[in-house]
Amino acid sequence: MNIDKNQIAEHNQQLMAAHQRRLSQVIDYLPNAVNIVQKLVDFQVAIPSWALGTGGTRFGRFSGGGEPRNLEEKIADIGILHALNRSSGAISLHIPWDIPKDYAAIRALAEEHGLAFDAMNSNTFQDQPDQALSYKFGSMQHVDKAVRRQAVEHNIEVIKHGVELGSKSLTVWLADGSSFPGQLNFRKAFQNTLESLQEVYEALPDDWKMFVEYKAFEPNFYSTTVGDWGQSLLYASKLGEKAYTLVDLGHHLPNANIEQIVALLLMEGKLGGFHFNDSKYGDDDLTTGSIKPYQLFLIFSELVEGMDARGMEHAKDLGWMIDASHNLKDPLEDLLQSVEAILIAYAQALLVDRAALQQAQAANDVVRAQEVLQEAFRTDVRPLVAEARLRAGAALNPIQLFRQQDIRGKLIRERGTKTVATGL
Ligand code: LRH
Ligand code: MN
Ligand code: MN
Repeated sequence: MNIDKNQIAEHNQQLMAAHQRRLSQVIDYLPNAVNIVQKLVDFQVAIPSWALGTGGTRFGRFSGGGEPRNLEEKIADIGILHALNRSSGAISLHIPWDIPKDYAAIRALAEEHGLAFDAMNSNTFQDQPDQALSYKFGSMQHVDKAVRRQAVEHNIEVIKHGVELGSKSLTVWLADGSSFPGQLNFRKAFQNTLESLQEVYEALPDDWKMFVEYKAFEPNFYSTTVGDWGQSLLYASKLGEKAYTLVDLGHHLPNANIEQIVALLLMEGKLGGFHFNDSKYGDDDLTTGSIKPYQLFLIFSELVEGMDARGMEHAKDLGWMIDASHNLKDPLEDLLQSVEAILIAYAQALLVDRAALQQAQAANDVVRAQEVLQEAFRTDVRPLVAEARLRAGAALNPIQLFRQQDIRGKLIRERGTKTVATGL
């Protein structure tokens, strides 16, 4: 199932007149628009292999059909996304859900679709059928050294897969923690985890980064051994310069000020990357920007300011990934919406009048500071995002084209209605 250039060109032709009208209005009052469009063209967001199937909850899973059944089909799905928006040019793999059998063939397939291999993810939060020791009471924190060793070896194996594919980073998320007071000695759990992470870090190639992802709770409900950005930053600092903190937007306690966390991690040179999603309650993994688009904008506002201050390249120097999947929408449509929301927030953040904001801050002019931020947030930048797609050879309206071409229907006919992607 491929989208060809003619289908995109025809679709764009149909929408062109309306697009040009909307674009010229925006360009009229945004002198910087051309600059912003190029930045949007350059910005790529990695798609997680595990978001291509219906996510489900622990109460049930309602498949829409035509889901990818293996790594090849996952790559094909991301190829569809990338053809539609030209902003999804990377895949993030989760091992062992995505074990590549033939590296050369997988690399060639990804290349055919214009996809790079983003961060590799390890998994010590589930027991696998062929596994000697159980992770029921944790992996890297475990009281038994043999379990810790097994978790370390798994991570080293994940790095090896990544090296073969051309990935440059490893994301470690640990479910380790406890559900009842007294179950764990916090300091020992931390020290065991640090020691295990150090062993993995030793095996990291020189040009790789290690992302330590934190999460407040779930599956453990009393303590989590990498529970917040402070703990992640402690591990990352002790590990060394190749280790960074990864911020998953859904992994905070309610009302946490994520934009402030981002600003400080950036200031310390320890922000590694993102898992974008949205949430109302916890790690809901909803479509990015679907619940709190202002928060997403504020995060990007800190990113743009902080990255510029450190001379970092927006598109290259952090890991941009989505980590959203759920029960209701077509996963491909959902991912198109997430990528669009990320680009909108990024474009709005690029619009913030930094000099005016600094002046307002220096004068304690709270009203003016809010005006400056909201002026950018309330600007409709969608024509700029669409223009970036047009220039990159993508569709002006990816979801509309996805539906017009009945891509889901074609995938169902190709793969069947009862497909289960390997993963969660
Ligand atoms: C944990 C998490 C982590 C995992 C993914 C499947 O909640 O965010 O990134 O690897 O979900
Ligand atoms: Mn995540
Ligand atoms: Mn999560």
